[in-house]
Amino acid sequence: MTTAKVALITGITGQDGAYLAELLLAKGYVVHGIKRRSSLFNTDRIDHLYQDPHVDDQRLVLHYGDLTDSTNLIRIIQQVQPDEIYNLAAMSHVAVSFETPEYTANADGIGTLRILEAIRILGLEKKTRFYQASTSELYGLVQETPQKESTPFYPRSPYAVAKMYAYWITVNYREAYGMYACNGILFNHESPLRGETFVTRKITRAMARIALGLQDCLYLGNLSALRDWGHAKDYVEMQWRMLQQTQPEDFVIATGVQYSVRQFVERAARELGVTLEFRGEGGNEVAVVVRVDGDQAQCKPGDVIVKVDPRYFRPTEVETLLGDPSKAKAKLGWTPTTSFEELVREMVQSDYTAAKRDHLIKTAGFRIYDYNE
Ligand code: NDP
Ligand code: GDR
Repeated sequence: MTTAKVALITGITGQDGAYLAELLLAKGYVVHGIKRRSSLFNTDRIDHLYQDPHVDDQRLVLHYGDLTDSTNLIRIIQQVQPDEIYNLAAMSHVAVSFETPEYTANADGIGTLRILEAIRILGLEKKTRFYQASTSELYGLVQETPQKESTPFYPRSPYAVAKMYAYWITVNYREAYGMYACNGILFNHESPLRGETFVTRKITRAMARIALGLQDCLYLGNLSALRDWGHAKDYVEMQWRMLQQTQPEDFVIATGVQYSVRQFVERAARELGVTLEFRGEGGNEVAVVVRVDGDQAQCKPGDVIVKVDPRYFRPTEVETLLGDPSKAKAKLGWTPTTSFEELVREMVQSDYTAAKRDHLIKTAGFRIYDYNE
């Protein structure tokens, strides 16, 4: 009888953590995850995977923890003795990292060191394989297009600088201690589980709510930013594959196709039968409805449904990112399965379903209870 492999996922409550946990459970792994204590439940994305700790053969186990607490990390890793660690936890919002730079460095940079050191302190260098969630943000002010593994880094935010430390400390521990440690340099990946304040989800959620009359206008920052957007489900499969090779290596994962934020907005609106035209420029740019097909959207021609709000501009911006995933194609068998149009459609449909529920509650189901009745 072969015993199941054991994986530990930091950031299991996030977008990628949820998809990765699902993937590993389907592959027969026992999955341990680290979640943070919060005053409200923060396990929505993995509630469908939850297993009662009282059942025999529990295959999903959650531990309280934090990347800023090394004793906690050492204790969890000692207890779990993982074959694979996926370090997905991070303060992952680029704009927020300008507001909380020190915390971001602590969690995203030093947090990675804490895990690597825990592996070493516990003598697990030869047993435990380590995946670091590196990012296309490392390329920042791009030095070469498209970006590949050898493209020089030029980080443009406290988030990216912290992730650059994490990238290099992972490489260093691989070289210094012979650990199986690798970086996945992943370009933007999205899904219906994406956090609501990242631009794609902010757009699909707002378009759905505007279509149903729950919101009037969406405020965005830099509409000209160009990104290489893929589907998170495809990308977590590559995280797993990176840990199944004979030699640890770093890989770029991207689609190789680029769109602007403006194009994402247009595409999302079109999914709801709304054709938009962008007018003006810079901080005054707006999107105006020019045609409405079908009956999904309540807005009408002439409505201004997107405005630029300079408060969403970043002190230093990453204007353009486009990945070259040739190495992953050759060595990991990487082929993205979801097109840009399919990604936008899936996100819009999911948010439209959620907005319809809100709409129903507002119009039919909601009543403030009157104690005098
Ligand atoms: P999310 O923001 O959705 O998830 C981040 C996870 O990290 C959450 O589970 C969060 O917990 C947890 N977390 C945050 N801070 C801490 C901390 N101090 N200690 C422990 N856990 C913490 O990110 P994604 O799933 O989108 O991304 C996963 C990883 O990949 C991140 O490291 C991100 O930087 C990186 N990345 C993401 C890309 C993308 O396009 N999605 C592209 C390239 C890299 P909680 O739920 O409580 O907030
Ligand atoms: P990014 O993702 O910064 O690339 O980091 P985000 O979706 O936040 O921004 C993408 C681009 O859109 C522009 N933008 C806006 N962004 C947000 N969030 N809100 C807005 O209103 C808005 N308007 C325009 C941004 O300026 C930017 O150019 C994501 C994160 O998941 C990181 O953790 C990850 O490392 C990288 O992707 C790859």
